[in-house]
Amino acid sequence: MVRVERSEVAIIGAGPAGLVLAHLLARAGIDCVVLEERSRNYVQSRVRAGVLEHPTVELLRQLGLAERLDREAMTHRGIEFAFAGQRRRIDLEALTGKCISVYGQQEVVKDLIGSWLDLGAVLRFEVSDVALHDVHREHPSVTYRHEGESHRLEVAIVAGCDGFHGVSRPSVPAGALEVADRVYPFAWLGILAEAAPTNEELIYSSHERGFALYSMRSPSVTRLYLQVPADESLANWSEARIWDELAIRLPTDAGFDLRQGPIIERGITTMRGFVASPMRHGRLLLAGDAAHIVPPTGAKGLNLAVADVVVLAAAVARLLHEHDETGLVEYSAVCLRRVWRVQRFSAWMTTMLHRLDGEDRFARQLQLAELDQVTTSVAASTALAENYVGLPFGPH
Ligand code: RFL
Ligand code: PHB
Repeated sequence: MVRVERSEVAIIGAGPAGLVLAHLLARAGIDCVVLEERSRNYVQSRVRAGVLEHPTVELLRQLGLAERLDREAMTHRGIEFAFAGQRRRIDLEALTGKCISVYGQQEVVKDLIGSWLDLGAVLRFEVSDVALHDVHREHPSVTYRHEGESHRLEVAIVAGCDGFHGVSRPSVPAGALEVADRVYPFAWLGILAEAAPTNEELIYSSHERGFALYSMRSPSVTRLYLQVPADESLANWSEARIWDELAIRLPTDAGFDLRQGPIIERGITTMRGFVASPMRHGRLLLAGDAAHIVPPTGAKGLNLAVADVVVLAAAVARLLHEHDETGLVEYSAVCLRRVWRVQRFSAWMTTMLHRLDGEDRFARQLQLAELDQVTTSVAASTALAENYVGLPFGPH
């Protein structure tokens, strides 16, 4: 037996895109159901992003979802670049009037799920066999299984917020999507360590042996990354080797107090830029990683997901409240403009900071000259800072 249910919007995926969208729609008085294939515990403990742009934090505040964030997030007024034995700071606040917040993605997800369930709203975890139907018609539906029962959810809009490996993007017929893809020949090995950060701000280090990033999650947890080959296996990296390599790539001529501690999480992240367009197929709207991914060097993926759903929620409200399809029609073009600006920034940061195999002396000197320019010229550092703190949301 199939249980038939109705709502206005089906949201596939309870990551940052799906959850922020659910809250935005609820504010607009629009009914939605969120379907998530993993367990609540799994999505709340998945370690990923850590940098929230200014517009992301402002939006969470406007939605009344930033109470814990405002208490616990670390406000960073600048970032640092290490290269050629020196460390140079970019004063984000002085250059833009804005700061960034360091707060784990899983903490954002926890806050959004908690407040969503407090509203008594629907979020089904551990659904399976999710399939989209009739998305090119006015009345699409989503079928899925939950707690041993088959369901059919009939809606006006399906929001594909199910990440890079979800079902939404592959539901669009072949030929209707165009893909731009760039896979980098290196990856990031990331660790979380129970060690108090010894530097107040993030350090992006461009070293002859490869890139390293010094970040953090809290006053007692450090987050560190090392550039490794694209096909690298975690098994090749003992704790001692990880710390040794960090101790080579992070210090400058002035040294560096790299505090070690137990490693509580480790993983390898591939580096890729990917954009599928258009981001709409009929009544299916793709948002976040389901439509695009960026290499993490710019700290942009989560923020871009949030930027998409701001546009998506406004388009859906216009359709359902005013019977006006303009927002739907413009959705993809409005999002893609920001998406490509963020891709450009992320690709630029990636190329400027990583070691490229077979790179000649000339290419390395160009990287160093670029880092020098970006950390000394007010015009160049302002351009970096403007992108890093976050381009405005919405049509601009
Ligand atoms: P998500 O977070 O992948 O959420 C998608 C959700 O959909 C579920 N799902 C399904 N649900 C139902 N049915 C199906 N068939 C489904 N298939 C999948 C999944 O279980 C999941 O819960 O996508 P979303 O919401 O678009 O959010 C995107 C961000 O997660 C991502 O862009 C960032 O994590 C990227 N990223 C960073 N972004 C930043 O803004 N700042 C950073 O500092 C930053 N650092 C990072 C990062 C990503 C990293 N990794 C591991 C990829 C650092 C790393 C290491
Ligand atoms: C992180 O803290 O996980 C992080 C910070 C900056 C980045 C990417 C990831 O560019």
